[in-house]
Amino acid sequence: MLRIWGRTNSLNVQKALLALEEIGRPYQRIDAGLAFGIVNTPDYRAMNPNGLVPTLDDDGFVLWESNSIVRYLCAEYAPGVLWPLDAKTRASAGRWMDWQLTTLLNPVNTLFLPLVRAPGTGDPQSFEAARLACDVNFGLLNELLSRQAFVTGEAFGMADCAIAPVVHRWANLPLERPDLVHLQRWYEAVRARPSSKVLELPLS
Ligand SMILES: N[C@@H](CCC(=O)N[C@@H](CS)C(=O)NCC(=O)O)C(=O)O
Repeated sequence: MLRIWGRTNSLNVQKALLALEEIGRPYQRIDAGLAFGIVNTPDYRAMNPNGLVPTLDDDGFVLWESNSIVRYLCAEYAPGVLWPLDAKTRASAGRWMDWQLTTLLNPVNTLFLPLVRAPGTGDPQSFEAARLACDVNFGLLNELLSRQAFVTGEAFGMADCAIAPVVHRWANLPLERPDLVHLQRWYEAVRARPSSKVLELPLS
């Protein structure tokens, strides 16, 4: 049985949930993190010493780090569909997933905290730098998506699972954004997939 711990308003949990919905296997989700607690209990720390969400348990195989969870689910349950069998396509997907973690995410969260989760925090200089970084980063994605339907080609795959919740968060911030038509087309295609019900909650 697949089990995942994590609150649904967490972007990192949403990545794993998207992959779970895409593979179409039954799974159980247990609320954890922030108001739900659990992450500091000895049992949880034994699974995930970081005390963060998400954590996955697949019949005793325990895994943390959202992108590693996405990779595992796609490789184990959707090879050749979400997990590219071709090494170059797989490397390209892995590259965009690394970019999501190292480059795309932080500026989005610098905007998200004062605008949504923690009003009154942050400073105007960091906010403006993050806003500009987002325009550059999402512009780069827009350029990629002007040439192909999804992040690593013509089919939805694991990199789309990792990137969709970040685009979703940025696209729904009360903020002026550049008009990125290809990114918008991709976002609408992602939102049309039944799996994207995991993105339905308002940002919080
Ligand atoms: N690099 C980790 C980061 C995990 C992370 O920062 N999770 C956040 C939620 S997005 C968290 O656990 N925050 C504390 C909490 O919810 O209690 C991953 O991608 O899984």
